[in-house]
Amino acid sequence: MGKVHDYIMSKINSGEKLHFTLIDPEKVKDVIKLEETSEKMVEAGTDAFLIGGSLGIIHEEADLVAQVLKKRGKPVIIFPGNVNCLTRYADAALFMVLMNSLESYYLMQIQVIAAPIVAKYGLETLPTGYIVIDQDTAVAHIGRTHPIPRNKPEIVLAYAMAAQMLGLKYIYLEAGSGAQQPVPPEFPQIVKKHTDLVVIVGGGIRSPDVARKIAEAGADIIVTGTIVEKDPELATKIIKAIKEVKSG
Ligand code: 1GP
Repeated sequence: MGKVHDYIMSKINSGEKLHFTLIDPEKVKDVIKLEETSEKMVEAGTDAFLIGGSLGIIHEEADLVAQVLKKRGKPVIIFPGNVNCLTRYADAALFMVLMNSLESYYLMQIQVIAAPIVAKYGLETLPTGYIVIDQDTAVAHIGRTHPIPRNKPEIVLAYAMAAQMLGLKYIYLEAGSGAQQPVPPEFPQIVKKHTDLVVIVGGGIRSPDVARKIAEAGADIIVTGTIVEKDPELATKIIKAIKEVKSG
């Protein structure tokens, strides 16, 4: 596929668990602070930066944040809430379908709108099935998602199987930024066991213990956003815990 995908796969194939640092450009008010925090995450071992958010991001903010993060020497990947998050200064974009949305906009229209822009910017695309678990989060509201029962991992697996059959390479199991509870470990576990997809898990991960459990259950990549913003020291401990887990 492309350089960023190869970088991710070479780490996963060598048994490493990955951590991605999510930065919401709308919440960045101080570039110096972003430089310091992002450097701290790189020193702790984060593998890439995601840029995205559900509301209020303007194009210039996405450009600026991508340019600052590029200096850290790790891949910068757009995690788009919408086309306003696209920036030519990133390396790649999660090219996503919000699989459990009830809106045709998120199922296929946004991809059609985005595709020519992504091509113009020359961004690598990482084809991703995106599933939002909980309801009381911004992403669930904006994406108008159909909730997934927490006690039904087999439903998540059915989505993941469909993603694989459609040719997608990544599945992102999302509790939602700032979610009360993270995704149950049974979700990455069942998906990892029965598919070849790269499993990304994020939302509501605020402790090293929780991150370790989700990585041990089968997540290949763990995303943290809120904790990086609120308590960068704790975020470094989460990264350390993830890096202590080796797969297979
Ligand atoms: C949200 O999965 C990410 O899309 C990260 O969530 O902000 O809760 O870490 P948090």
